[in-house]
Amino acid sequence: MTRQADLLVLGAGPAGTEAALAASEAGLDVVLIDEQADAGGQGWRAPLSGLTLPRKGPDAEAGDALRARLAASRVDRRFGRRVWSIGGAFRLDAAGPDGPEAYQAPRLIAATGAHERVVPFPGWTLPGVIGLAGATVLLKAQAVLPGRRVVVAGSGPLLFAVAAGIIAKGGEVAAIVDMDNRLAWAKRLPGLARRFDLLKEGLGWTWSILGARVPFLAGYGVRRATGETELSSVIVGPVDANGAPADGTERSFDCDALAVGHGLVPGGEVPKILRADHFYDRLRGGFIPELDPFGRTTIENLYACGDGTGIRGARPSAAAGRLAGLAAAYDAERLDERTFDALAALSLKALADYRPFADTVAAAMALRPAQVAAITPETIVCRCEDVTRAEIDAAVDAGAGDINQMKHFTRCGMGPCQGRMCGDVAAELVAQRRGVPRDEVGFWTQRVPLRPVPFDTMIGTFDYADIPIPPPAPL
Ligand SMILES: Cc1cc2nc3c(=O)[nH]c(=O)nc-3n(C[C@H](O)[C@@H](O)[C@H](O)COP(=O)(O)OP(=O)(O)OC[C@H]3O[C@@H](n4cnc5c(N)ncnc54)[C@H](O)[C@@H]3O)c2cc1C
Repeated sequence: MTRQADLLVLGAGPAGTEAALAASEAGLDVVLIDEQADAGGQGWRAPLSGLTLPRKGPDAEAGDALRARLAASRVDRRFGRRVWSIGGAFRLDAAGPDGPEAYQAPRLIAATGAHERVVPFPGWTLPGVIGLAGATVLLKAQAVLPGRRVVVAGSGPLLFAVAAGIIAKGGEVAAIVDMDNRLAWAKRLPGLARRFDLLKEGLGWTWSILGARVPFLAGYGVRRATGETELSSVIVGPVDANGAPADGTERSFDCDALAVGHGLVPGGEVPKILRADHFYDRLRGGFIPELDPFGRTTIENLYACGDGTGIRGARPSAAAGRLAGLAAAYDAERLDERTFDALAALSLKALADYRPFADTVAAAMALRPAQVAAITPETIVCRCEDVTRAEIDAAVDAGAGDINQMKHFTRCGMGPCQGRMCGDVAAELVAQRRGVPRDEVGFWTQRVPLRPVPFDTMIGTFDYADIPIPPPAPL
């Protein structure tokens, strides 16, 4: 049976949950759907059920407060549901705990968050190499260390969050390898200081890292990861301000895990699949939907908010979510103009207040073209389909002008992750090889299933006895 509602919200991170709460408070019948077991999304993730974590930080507290407000609301919460198909006007199909489920509403808010970017290097497919953002999931949801001795490498603030998280849980950080040099961070201080509450959190991480006397290599990047069947060491070397390898001495660290990440990419599959207009924004992490200030896309009654519409972080995502929820309620004539304006003004101000901080953090996470240009020909770029950089270059040389043609030539992006891991870097490689702006090579044409699901979820279960066999034709 299809659950009908006034509004569907996909994604129960800070953005989607605030959107659902705002719309529900205005009187809409709202269904909030997420594949996780509880609300909070990536940044404010709830620990696994039954797990009590010894220490709480600002993210855990913000998540607990959000979950308490949600529990006290009238929002229909559908967790543990993996949405794999989206249709116009608006139908969602999900794989639920008891099998296939369908939802339908005249309005849809997409709040599907981000996924992480790892710019490939030799050895990044070895067991033991894990994404930086993925490491936060292990630490936050399961209180599990990524390894016994971990190198933490890449760019952006997640580096320090992960290193501090490992130390807090009694793990060993072999080294922190930051592509940015100290000058780059010094230049960012004015932007970060605009939100002293968030800067304080960052300073707390730095304090614990200093206390643990972790070697800190600023202006360094990973050259390669080595090991026979699993990771055994990481070799790092200097990089220039643009992320390209620079002259200087390499260093090697023995370890059993490498947590590495180079920022986040907006996960905008819903507006893409529904053919909303998009544009490329390097600062915000990639192709993002065109939105009005309240999260309305170019498709009527489709709204989008949060990191899926450009990387900003959890708190700005929450404010953007509230705006989208209010806009959906206003468009459904559940709020009058005065009330809408008054409520929206608060969230618009919050978004504006966060902007300098969010822009500074997003810049630290943005893709560095020189780092991509330095990927060696034999390095695997698409790890689902084992496609190397040399194969991508060869496809472009053979006439693949955009990312979808390159996909057809090479199978890059056709694996279970559907190009979520490799897409941003692969598109950059195509643009660089052609010598054209990034916009010109486009983005993957989004297709269902959005997530890997069992075949019988899509077609339903049946027996041979259920197959109608027509009577034989008369002889
Ligand atoms: C792996 C990862 C870890 C991160 N860790 C941190 C961190 O520790 N601290 C921090 O400040 N920021 C972290 N971030 C950044 C994060 O994106 C935050 O900025 C913030 O959580 C964004 O809020 P959001 O509501 O936009 O999206 P999210 O919090 O990402 O929420 C999106 C939600 O949509 C759900 N979803 C998406 N697609 C589907 C689907 N097809 N079916 C069902 N559900 C779906 C997801 O399960 C998720 O709960 C992380 C990002 C990633 C990708």
